[in-house]
Amino acid sequence: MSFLDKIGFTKLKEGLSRTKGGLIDKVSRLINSKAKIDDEFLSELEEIFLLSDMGFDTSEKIISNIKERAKTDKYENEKELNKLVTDEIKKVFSESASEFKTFDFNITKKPYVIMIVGVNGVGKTTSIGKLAYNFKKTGKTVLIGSADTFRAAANEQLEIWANKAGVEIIQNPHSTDPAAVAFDTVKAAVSRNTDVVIVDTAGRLHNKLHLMEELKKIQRVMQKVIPDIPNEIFIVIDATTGQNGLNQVKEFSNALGKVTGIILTKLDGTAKGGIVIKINNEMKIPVRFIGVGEQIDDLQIFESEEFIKALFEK
Ligand SMILES: Nc1nc2c(ncn2[C@@H]2O[C@H](COP(=O)(O)OP(=O)(O)OP(=O)(O)O)[C@@H](O)[C@H]2O)c(=O)[nH]1
Ligand SMILES: [Mg+2]
Repeated sequence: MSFLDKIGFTKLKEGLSRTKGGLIDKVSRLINSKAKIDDEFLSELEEIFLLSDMGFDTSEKIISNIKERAKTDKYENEKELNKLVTDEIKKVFSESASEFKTFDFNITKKPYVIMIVGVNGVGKTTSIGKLAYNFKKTGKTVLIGSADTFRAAANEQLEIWANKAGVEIIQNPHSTDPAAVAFDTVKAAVSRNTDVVIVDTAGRLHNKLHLMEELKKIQRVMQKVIPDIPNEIFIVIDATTGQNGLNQVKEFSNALGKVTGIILTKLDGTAKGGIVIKINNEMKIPVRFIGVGEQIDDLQIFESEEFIKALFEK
């Protein structure tokens, strides 16, 4: 593991400290005190899972797999029991593991256009700053489009993040048409031969229908420059909002036709990390990135192995 990876891993562990203190410590304590898989153990485990926002279906699936395994697999001690339980949690993940393994991904056609959507306050703008920073670090050129024309201070906030990341931004403080700004951004990216475009959007409009119509229009208008963009639509979900996050994923993907990935933010602010496990199991859309803090380097590529390791490593 490289030096930078190590820092990343330490940050991940720090960011997940709340979930470790909640979900994971409870599981460890249960394993400590019971050391045996029986009905009581399973029902207590289920309670811990449900309290962590893992949701009923996902929780049931893991519990029943553990039950099955306990029939055939021996576990001699606490450590082995712990391994059995974490193995089963891991399995739920691997089914929809992310393919976005590095910020240094291969771009076949420039610009690679990423549209960021999500309800208000979930961390869209912040995540864009973090993404831009990470892409830039791998040597890519990045252009950010400021297509949240709804909120007055949105431009300024995005500009601060662009400066922090050291990338350029296309904005039009006088425009009230987000689609026009998105159009200008893609145009500029084509003429500058930019690698990655990231488009910020509003989280709140007068009503939800209006927001969805606006997002669709942004898509349509950008396609006048390049027909098959955006290459990615990432939806940002706040991990502290629990079950509601899943409804948001459903609503946005229904309205937009495609959502290609999830950015799960504020994992540092919740002890209920079970939402990651639930989203991975129940949505067919992969969690691509996780936000574990408010700083520019607090965005991590989501990798189930690393994630479980960070959660369970003492
Ligand atoms: N602790 C923590 N805070 C975060 C994270 N991501 C974003 N935030 C905070 O969440 C708040 C809202 O973030 P924004 O990026 O403005 O959210 P937004 O989705 O762009 O909001 P609107 O533009 O109003 O829709 C800010 O105070 C961020 O610092 C994270 O991973 N961890
Ligand atoms: Mg914003």
